[in-house]
Parts: sequence; C-alpha cells; structure tokens
Amino acid sequence: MGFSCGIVGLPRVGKTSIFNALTAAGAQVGAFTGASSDPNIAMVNVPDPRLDDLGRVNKSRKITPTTLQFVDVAGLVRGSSKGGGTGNQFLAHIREVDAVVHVVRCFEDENVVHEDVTVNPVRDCETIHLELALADLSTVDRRRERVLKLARTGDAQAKRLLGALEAVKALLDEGRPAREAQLHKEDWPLLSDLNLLTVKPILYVANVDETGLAPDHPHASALEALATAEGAPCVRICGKIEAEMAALPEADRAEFMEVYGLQESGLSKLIHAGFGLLDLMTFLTAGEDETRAWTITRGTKAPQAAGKIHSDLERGFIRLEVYSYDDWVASGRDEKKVKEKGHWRSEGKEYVMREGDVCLFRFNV
Ligand SMILES: Nc1nc2c(ncn2[C@@H]2O[C@H](COP(=O)(O)OP(=O)(O)OP(=O)(O)O)[C@@H](O)[C@H]2O)c(=O)[nH]1
Ligand SMILES: [Mg+2]
Repeated sequence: MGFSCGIVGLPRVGKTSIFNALTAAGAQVGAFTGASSDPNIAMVNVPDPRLDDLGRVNKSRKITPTTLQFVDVAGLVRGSSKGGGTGNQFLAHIREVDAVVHVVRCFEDENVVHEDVTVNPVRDCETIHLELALADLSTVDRRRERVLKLARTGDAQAKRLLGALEAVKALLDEGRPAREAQLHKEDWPLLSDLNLLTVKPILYVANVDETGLAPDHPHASALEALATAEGAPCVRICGKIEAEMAALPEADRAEFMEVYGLQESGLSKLIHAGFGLLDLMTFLTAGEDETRAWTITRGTKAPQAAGKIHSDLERGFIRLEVYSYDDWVASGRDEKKVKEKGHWRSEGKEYVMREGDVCLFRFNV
C-alpha cells in the first residue's frame, strides 16, 4: 500500500463529496449528520502511465498499480474533543493514518449551512486545529499520569518519556500541534504508540466551487497563505464537480474536465502533494507475469526496497539489476538497446533507489 489519508474538517465542508470524487466510492453525502458511526474507507489505484507502458511492451498478464487509502469521518465541531457532536468517536479511525487531509470549505452556497454561518477558512482551520490538539492533550495527559510514578522512582526510560510528554503537553496546552515540539530525534519514537493526530503531516484541500480555480479567489488564497506559513501543501479541488465527474464513465471524463477548465484531476493533485509531503517515490518491476509499481520513502536503499516485495528478497539480497524508465523509453523501449547503450546497471547493497527505477532483484535464500 502507498499511504493512507484521514479526511478531517468541519461538518458539511464537502469531505464526503471529495472522498467520492477521489475514490468513486459513491458514499452517501451528508450521511454523517445522522447517527451513523462507521467511517467511509476506500482504496484507490495511483494512476501511472509508465506502468501501462511497461505492461504493454512486456505483454504482462497483470498490471498492478500502487494504492492509496482514504478514510472519511464525520465532521468535527467546536467541543468535539469534549464529546460534542459525533466527530470525536471517529477520531480513533484517523489515528492509524499516515497523513491528515484537512478539507476546508472555500465555496459559497447559501443552501449548505455552515457551522459558523459565514465562510472563513482561517477561522475554520483554527477550530479544527484546536479540537485535534485537545484530543491529543487528553491522550498525553493519560499517559503522563501513568509515567509520573515510575519516573519518580528514578527509572531512566520513564524520565525520558516524561520529558518528551511534558514538552508536547506544553504546546498542546496552547492549542499548538505536537509536531512543533523541539524533541531530540531519538525521543520521537517514544511517543509513536500514542498515535498523536497533531504529529501527522497535514495537507490542506480547499474545496472550491467553479470560480475557485481563479488564482485570486479570496477564500482559497487565504487558506493557501495559512498553509504556506505552516509549510504545508494545499490543493484546490472542486469537490462537487469532481464527484459528478467520478460517477461518469472513464471515456467521458476528459471532455467534462475540458468544459470546466480542469487541467489535472483532484486525485492526481492530491497524490502529487501527498507523495511530496511524505517524501515518497515509486519504483517499478516489469515482466510477463506482472508489471507493478511500488511505493517507498526517498533515501531507501536497494535491499529495503526489495523487502517491500518480499522479506526473502531483502534477506537474500545479492544485487539489483536496474535501468531507469526514461532510459528505456529513450532506447526505443527495448531492453537490448538499454544494455547496448550502457544504461543497464548492476547495483549493490548501498544503492539508493531513484524515482522510476525499473528493477530486477537478484537474491538467494
Ligand atoms: N455548492 C457546493 N456544494 C458542495 C460542495 N461540496 C459539497 N457540497 C455540498 O455540501 C453538502 C455537504 O457535503 P458533504 O460532502 O456531505 O460534507 P461533509 O463534510 O462530508 O459533511 P459531514 O459528513 O456531515 O461532516 C452537500 O449538500 C454537498 O452537495 C461544493 O464544492 N460546492
Ligand atoms: Mg461526510
């Protein structure tokens, strides 16, 4: 699996519309205003033209893209962390995700009631940030209570953990995200099992209407300024339009996008931003049986990349035979020519994987 994203935001900002646009899952829009307690969960394939190209030339029986998981939960309201609304019980579902996708309403529509009456992305972000921080604060407080006693006995590990908890607590007390804590690199793993929401990387989605793609759109620009200040990516998506598009047959989508002046689908924008945010990259394997894309973190070395495919490949790693997709295309999509031109490389254990590597792992177990 590539990575998983948990969608958060105020009620009726278009989270489920966007979820549907991204996943074509057809979930009930507005369903969470009732008492429903299950999150919407869907996997989507990450589109990759290189994969189809390699699969076609290799006459692969199977083409397997890498996937992305989306989890859509009920809207959070002010006081959610104290049990207000139904949103809080859903937070558990986003504790396990890799990244938080924060959907913010940037569209005007008097038929859709806003939680705080007016459309104001910056205020809305503050509300959600505070609720996430308060939810984390109660998690941290509970753990702190338990660690305090042990730390008083002089237990070194407990003292270190207590120090980390207190640094994080000081921020959360002020409504700041835990990720801003100045902890030693070795201390972060001590907190990992808490699954703090405000440690997760965040990506903003400005849910805009048809006018929202104009660069100077006031609501979307306000959100982008906030995201930039936080160093977080922000993408604009027309939730309603794209949800309609996702329901169309594949063949009709290009024309639909043209009518609305959309250059890139919301899913594609989000994938790019998400890969950047989480520092991910893709490598490929190609053959008659299967051509497949794999997601890894940038900086991963060859044996660990092999381990993504199977633990035996990592354990028994001998070497990696590899060429880049671009060199393959430049060599007329012919492996023989790739070799002739000297682009077919044999790499060892220290090789750092590159985007678009087409790989054949040699191993022995
Ligand atoms: N005009 C307009 N309406 C939208 C847009 N996106 C969503 N809506 C409408 O807003 C309402 C709420 O949309 P949902 O997608 O259910 O919102 P949500 O954030 O999932 O809401 P909760 O699950 O209740 O928190 C629906 O009536 C949508 O049709 C948009 O981009 N423009
Ligand atoms: Mg919803």
